[in-house]
Amino acid sequence: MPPATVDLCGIELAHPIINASGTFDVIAARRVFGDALDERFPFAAYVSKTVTVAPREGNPPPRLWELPAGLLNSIGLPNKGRRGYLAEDLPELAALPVPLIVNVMGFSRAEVGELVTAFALRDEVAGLELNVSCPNVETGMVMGADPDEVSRLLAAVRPLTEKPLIVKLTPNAGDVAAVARAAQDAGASAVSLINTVRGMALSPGSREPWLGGGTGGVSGPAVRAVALAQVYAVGGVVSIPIIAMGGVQSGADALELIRAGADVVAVGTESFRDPAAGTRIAAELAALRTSPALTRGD
Ligand code: RRO
Repeated sequence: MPPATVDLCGIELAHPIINASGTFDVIAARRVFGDALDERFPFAAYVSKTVTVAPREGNPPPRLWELPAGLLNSIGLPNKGRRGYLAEDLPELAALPVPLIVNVMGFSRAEVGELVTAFALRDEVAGLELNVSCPNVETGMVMGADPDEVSRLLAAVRPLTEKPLIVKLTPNAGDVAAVARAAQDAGASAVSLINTVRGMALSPGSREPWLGGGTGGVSGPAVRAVALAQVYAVGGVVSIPIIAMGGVQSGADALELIRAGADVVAVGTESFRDPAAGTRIAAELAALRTSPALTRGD
């Protein structure tokens, strides 16, 4: 029998299904579903969309392009910035019935440090997820694409908090397992993967990029095999918990990522189609894991 609860680096989860950052807007969902959202919250923890130090407008539209088996996005981090988030969003998110993990991104190590310090002081925040998919303006390198960049980032921010620090790995790295290992060695509490895979769409009949941001990130079933390969590779080299995501649409998809090495599974693009997908996938996973015929080898 699988355990009733999951220990995610000290954060207790009622089941192993959480949301992928940026794919479930709790504040908008509460406007639509009211109290029913809290009564039947679809995830065992809530991961916020990415917060940056300064407010951002995000990328010019169009920001989305539908693919045959997924979604291409170039949202560009629209958010209220640290101060706006703390004042306006955090009180509402703190009232959720599940632990809150805040996803942060900085354009330098100092900026990430500023964000970690700000959230380290807040009891409402169970843990932080570091989105390392953006370029470090000091080096020009995508922080999460290079093991040394990730080591230096963790060396700078690990001492700033005792809260769990989850490193959200980018799949657009030469050797994601080496990056994960560097994160673990420098004090990461967990890793999460995959973020979206770089992709592009052209405006129909032209050579112009469709997305206002030029290129974007591919998510959904189109990337599930990529996620599986990367989770499998990372699972072979780290002992810290792994949060896996990438095209999960069912309990069977979640179970496959757990077999590949994941401890927790996040649902992203599927929640756009069905806001209650997290509840359904958690129930399907539990049924699969308690069925004696199907659990051999798990
Ligand atoms: O905001 C975005 O366009 C975005 C981010 Br920060 C990310 O980490 N992954 C993604 O697919 N889009």
